[in-house]
Amino acid sequence: MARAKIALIGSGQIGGTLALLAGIKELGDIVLFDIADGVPQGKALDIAEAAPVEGFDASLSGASSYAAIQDADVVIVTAGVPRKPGMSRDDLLGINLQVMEQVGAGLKKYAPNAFVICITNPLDAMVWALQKFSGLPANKVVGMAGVLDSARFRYFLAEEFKVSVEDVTAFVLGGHGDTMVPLTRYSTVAGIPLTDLVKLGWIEKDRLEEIVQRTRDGGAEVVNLLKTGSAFYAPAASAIVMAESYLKDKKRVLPAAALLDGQYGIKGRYIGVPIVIGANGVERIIEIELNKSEQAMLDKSVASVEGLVEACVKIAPALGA
Ligand code: A3D
Repeated sequence: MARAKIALIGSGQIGGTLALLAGIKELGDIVLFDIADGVPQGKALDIAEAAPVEGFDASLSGASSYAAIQDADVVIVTAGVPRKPGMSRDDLLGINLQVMEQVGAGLKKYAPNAFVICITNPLDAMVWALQKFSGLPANKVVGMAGVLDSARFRYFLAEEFKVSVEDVTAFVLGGHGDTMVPLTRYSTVAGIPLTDLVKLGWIEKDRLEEIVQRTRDGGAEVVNLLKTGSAFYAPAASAIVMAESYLKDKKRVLPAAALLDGQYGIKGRYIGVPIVIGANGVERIIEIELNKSEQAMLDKSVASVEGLVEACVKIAPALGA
């Protein structure tokens, strides 16, 4: 059987890491694309030269023309600019929206059947614009944010409780970052909800709140340390899990930005919710009942995404149609 084809639009920090992980996991042949001539070619060659050492078989190539992504099965989009210290994700909107228009046109022409994972920030607005620009069906275009946000939450909790990261599950909803909604009653250690662990005396409520806040600020914490860009290892690992679930029809239940059609009272917007990813792309959007404070947090998150979408429509009125 022919190998799957994975196209990476953007070959920067995340793009390069995606290529390495996709290679090591033997998910398929990999095409790196970027406007910076030489970068995708150089990274492809470098990773191909790691293949004999790591023992994986994959063809890797770099390109500066969209024709190279022809008939890709999975496309992961990181093209654009990342944050620098002091910048919010929203500061990236104007530049990255133009990039999404170009990427959307490339997808429409060369990879209309692909499963597309957008990572470019501000995530919830960019994935919405990318789906519109590309015209691809909504079940084939998703945004990566929730897997990363919940991974950060899981890591901090595992450190706090001195337990394996594998035994901590986390449930997050909403937009990426500052307004994400971590649901503590659905986040667990080996199935025991965090709210019960508070009652059992594992952790004080205030300490748990601090960890939730650190999770919300998780991206900025890395940006402030790196100074020259934003996180890339964990974001890449998070998108790879989503790609793998699609390619292997694993039907993983993962938090991701999906186009909602009335779920959680939201229509026509991409918001982070738990979804099932299988061979048909987004196979299910999982809706749970929220209590008052959870609903209030989600409403705030949705309002901030709405503001970004409106800003996109101002710049590119065709998106509003
Ligand atoms: P970076 O290392 O700068 O890579 C971006 C690449 O995009 C560069 O190589 C650019 O040359 C390339 N590029 C710019 N414009 C175009 C274009 N028009 N067409 C094709 N390629 C282009 O950034 P990065 O890899 O660190 O981050 C990429 C994006 O991911 C940024 O927008 C980040 O803000 C975002 N990001 C999102 C998350 C989420 O959880 C959603 C996490 C971390 C980063």
